[in-house]
Amino acid sequence: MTDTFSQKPNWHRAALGLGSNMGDTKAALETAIALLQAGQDIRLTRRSSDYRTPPWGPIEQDDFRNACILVETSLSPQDLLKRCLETELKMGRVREERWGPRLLDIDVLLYGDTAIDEPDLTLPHPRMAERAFVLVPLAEIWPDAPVKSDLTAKEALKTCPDLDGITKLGPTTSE
Ligand code: GSY
Repeated sequence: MTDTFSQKPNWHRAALGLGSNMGDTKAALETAIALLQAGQDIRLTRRSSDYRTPPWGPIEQDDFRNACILVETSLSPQDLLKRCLETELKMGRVREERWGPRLLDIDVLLYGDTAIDEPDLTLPHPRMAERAFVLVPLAEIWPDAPVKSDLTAKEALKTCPDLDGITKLGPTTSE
C-alpha cells in the first residue's frame, strides 16, 4: 500500500523506537539519530522527548532512556531495519541477553501503513501496542499512529498497563 504522508515519490514515513540503559544514554540516542541521517536516504522529520522508563521484562536492571523518531526514507522496510542494526553495531552494541541491559536498541515500529510478516521483520511492530515505553514517546509525536488494526497510539495508551514510573526528561537531563 502507498503511504500518503510523503510528498516525494518512493519516500515513506517510518517510525523508529530507540532505547538505551547503559553508559551515556543521552549521547547514545543523539549519536544514533545523527548516524541514521548521515546518508541521503533517511531524513528526520520529528523527534519525541526522551523518557526515563522502568525496564520491561523479567531482568532487574537500570531504567531505560527511550524516544521515538519519525523519518522519511527511500529505503525499503528491510533495508531500513538493516540500517538500524548497522547503526547499533557501529555504536558498539554486542549480542546481549534477551530482555537484558543494552547500549542501544533501534526498532522499526511502522513503515507507512505497510504490514509485513517475515522471520526478521514484523510490521507494525508486534509488541508496541502493549509497551508504554514505546507508546508514550510515539503518541507525543504521532498520536494517530496505527499501532494495531483500528487502534491508534493515543487509544492504546488508555489501556496500557505499565504507565507508572515513566518520566519525561528535559533536554538538558543527562540521567
Ligand atoms: O525492546 C527494547 C529494549 N528494552 C527496553 C526498552 O527500550 N525500554 C524499557 N523500558 N524496557 C526495555 N526492555 C527491553 S529488552
